[in-house]
Amino acid sequence: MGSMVSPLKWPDIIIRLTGSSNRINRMKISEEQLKSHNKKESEVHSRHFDEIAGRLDKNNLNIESLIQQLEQFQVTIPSWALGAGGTRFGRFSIGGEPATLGEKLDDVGLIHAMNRTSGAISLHIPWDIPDDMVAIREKADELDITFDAVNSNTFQDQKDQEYSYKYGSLCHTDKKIRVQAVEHNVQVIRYGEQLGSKAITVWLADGSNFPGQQNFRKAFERTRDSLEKIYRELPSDWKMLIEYKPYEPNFYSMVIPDWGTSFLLVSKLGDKAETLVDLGHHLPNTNIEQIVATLLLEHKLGGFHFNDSKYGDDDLTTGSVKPYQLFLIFNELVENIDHPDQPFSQIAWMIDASHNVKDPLEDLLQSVEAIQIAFARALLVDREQLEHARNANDVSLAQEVMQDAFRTDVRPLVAESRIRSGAAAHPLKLYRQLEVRKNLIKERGTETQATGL
Ligand code: PSV
Ligand code: MN
Repeated sequence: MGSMVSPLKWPDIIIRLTGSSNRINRMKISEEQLKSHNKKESEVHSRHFDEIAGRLDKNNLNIESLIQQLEQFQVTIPSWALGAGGTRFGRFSIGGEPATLGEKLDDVGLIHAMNRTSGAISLHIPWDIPDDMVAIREKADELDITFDAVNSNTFQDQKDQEYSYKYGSLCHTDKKIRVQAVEHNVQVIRYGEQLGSKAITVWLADGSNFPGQQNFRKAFERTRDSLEKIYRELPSDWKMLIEYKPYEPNFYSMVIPDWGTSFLLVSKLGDKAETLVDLGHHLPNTNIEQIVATLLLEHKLGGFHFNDSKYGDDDLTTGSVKPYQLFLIFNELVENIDHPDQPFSQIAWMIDASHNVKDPLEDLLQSVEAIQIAFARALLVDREQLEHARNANDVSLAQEVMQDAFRTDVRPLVAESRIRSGAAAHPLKLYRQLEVRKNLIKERGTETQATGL
């Protein structure tokens, strides 16, 4: 049933190529607006913050260092999730959606201005090919945005493409098609280099729909060979992140269905290759935090695509369905936070979502906050006591330690970190107060459609 609820990730998208990204009335959030919002919130915020700070202080927790860690933490916004997604049953326009890469940057700029935690964008090529590289870089600088991993796309056929990916790309039985797919990935790296990216994410839709259709071993070998060719083209300071997915769009088998297969490939490829964990790319009830722990142990955790799901790759708001799972994932990450061989700061923290009924910008603000909350809660875990409980096989105590952190309302800490970084105490509240969507609709119109999910 997964396919019935999974969002259609690449609907028949009409790319609106026209439209200036530098319109005169471009929606912007000023410092004055942020200051006045924070002033209005300050009394209630201070009360909540002092209460939690006082309580944590009694537990000898270093609140200053916790807030600093939150301030430094950044979560990348996917360029393909700034408009309404849709399912194969239809799509409902939100209005005011970005039509160009410039407008997508503007939207990330709005999010970042409100939370100061989303200072990077992840681009999907060819959806986001910059027509004017210099102008795009300048705009990104102006908005204080950097370019995180670039994504290749060999799951769709493009208009002027010579060969079809209907039966696969890097795994294809036909060498010509594999060469074309490799060349596309190399081109994506070249675009990324010009933008200042440091990683390419490869997600393959390759697989089969029916038993017998594909020779598993040969498909794997062909994929590995193609990936090796791409890997050889990586600049020395780049990473290749390999994403896995159990099903969809192929429903019988995927060439890289799980973390084990991704891990096998990245291990064969070399030090610059790492696994990317998309939270929605697991069969129901998979223990994702354990996968994260194992990848960390092997120094092969390259990054995340955060989202949430009930059944399949639902791409819902992060933390909306399984917040405890998100916390448990961060618990593993925090436990490893000072590991020199797998620096926390080198992990790519990215969102991958699709919005069917919600304003994408509101959804992304909520996702980022949920991730910050999970991180803050994981920082609260009393590690010494947890280790003691584990070693003593005190099962109840171990559970208590974890749940004590999870049940703490850390929102004032997250808000404090935002205020200190010049962001809004309550980004979503400010977004609504300023009627951002209404303004974007005025600017860009109601019948809009962005590239992507
Ligand atoms: C595939 O489901 C995926 O998670 C990959 O990351 C793609 O790049 C992205 O969604 C957009 O289609
Ligand atoms: Mn993904």
